[in-house]
Amino acid sequence: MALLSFERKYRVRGGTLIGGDLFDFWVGPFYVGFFGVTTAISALLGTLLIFAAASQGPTWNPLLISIDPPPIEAGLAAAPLNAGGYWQIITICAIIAFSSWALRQVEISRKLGIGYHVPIAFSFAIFAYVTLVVIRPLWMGAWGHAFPYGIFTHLDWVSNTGYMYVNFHYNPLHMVAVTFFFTTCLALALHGSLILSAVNVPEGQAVKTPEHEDTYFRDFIGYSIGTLGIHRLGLLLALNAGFWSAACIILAGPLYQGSFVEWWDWWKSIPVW
Ligand code: BCL
Ligand code: BCL
Ligand code: BPH
Repeated sequence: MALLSFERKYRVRGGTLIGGDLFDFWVGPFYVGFFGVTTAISALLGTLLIFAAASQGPTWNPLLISIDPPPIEAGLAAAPLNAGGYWQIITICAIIAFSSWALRQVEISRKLGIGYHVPIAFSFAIFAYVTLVVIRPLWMGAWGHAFPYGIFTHLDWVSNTGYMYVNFHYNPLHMVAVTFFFTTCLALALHGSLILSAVNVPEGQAVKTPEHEDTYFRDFIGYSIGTLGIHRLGLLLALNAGFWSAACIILAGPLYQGSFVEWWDWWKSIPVW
């Protein structure tokens, strides 16, 4: 694929974390690098193993295929392939694929001399996944506490796990996480619409400036967070959504068992009310 005129300037050698010049090249638009190779291998292997595991199961219906973790009785042992072993190897492949993806982002950032904000942000998503399938199961003593890899069955897991704590909505950290998800969506709705309102003007009209954007919000609610600020806020909100999700599922199980409705008893018995 032909390089765009400006790409020649940015497609430079170096910045790799590992492998030196070995994988320091592009395939079409894609930067490869050592971690591009490890992503490709682990993603392909994990996906093939999903097909291998599915071939042992009762259905090829994509909605119904499920690759389950070992039963809870099997504890933390390595399981036979058809009794959770596939799930364990797929999980290893997935963790390698996700981490390699993040490290490839790091190498690209280094080549461009930009910050590591994107890989840091992605690492919060990886952290949430690892919390669900490694940290919490280890803490609770069995791989069987992790979620199964199936479109419907992973929803069953969420629902069943939720009801084990009677009403998961009463999990205080789940409340924090949900609130951050909603606020993230609010912020992006405002940001996206504001930018379009200034930039996506009718033909023949001049594009408006950030001053217009700031003035809109000053006129409207007395304050504009500013052009740089909104991106800081957005990132902060989204990362908190991921972080408090991970925290809420560590609270449920490793740190607290039983009903989250009852968890609030201490609050109801404060003598002020
Ligand atoms: Mg889930 C829904 C994937 C963890 C609760 N979940 C979805 C679907 C999709 C999915 C099948 C839409 C997600 C989406 O648009 O996200 N979930 C998925 C993955 C993980 C995961 C890959 C993971 O951790 C590796 N889900 C969990 C954990 C729960 C959970 C256990 C808390 C986060 N998930 C729910 C609930 C719902 C989903 C509740 C739904 O209602 C929804 C659904 O409809 O389920 C049927 C945003 C991301 C994007 C838009 C980017 C594109 C992502 C694409 C769509 C992912 C495709 C996954 C593919 C089918 C998996 C196989 C990979 C191949 C082998 C390579
Ligand atoms: Mg709840 C969790 C919202 C009702 C039980 N719940 C969550 C959180 C989120 C939420 C705060 C999930 C986000 C997350 O972890 O992302 N719940 C939520 C809301 C309601 C709700 C808004 C609502 O009613 C309005 N929950 C309920 C009811 C309970 C309940 C009351 C069920 C009866 N809820 C639970 C349980 C859990 C949650 C149990 C959780 O475990 C979950 C949580 O906190 O998990 C940490 C994090 C993101 C990820 C894990 C995805 C990671 C993606 C990885 C890194 C990349 C995948 C790549 C993919 C394979 C690539 C595909 C291929 C490409 C497309 C090519
Ligand atoms: O490249 C990206 O985006 C374009 C990265 C990414 C990100 C990033 C990226 O930079 C960031 C900053 C985030 N996600 C952030 C967040 C949120 C806040 C922290 C959080 C809400 C979130 N991501 C959530 C999710 C979800 C949810 C909610 O379910 C999904 C599905 C994703 N993010 C998905 C993705 C990908 C589109 C992309 C990304 N987030 C990462 C792509 C990647 O890692 O590619 C390498 C791996 C493969 C190509 C395939 C690996 C296959 C495995 C070996 C086998 C499959 C195993 C799997 C466990 C099976 C699951 C079955 C399901 C049915 C349950």
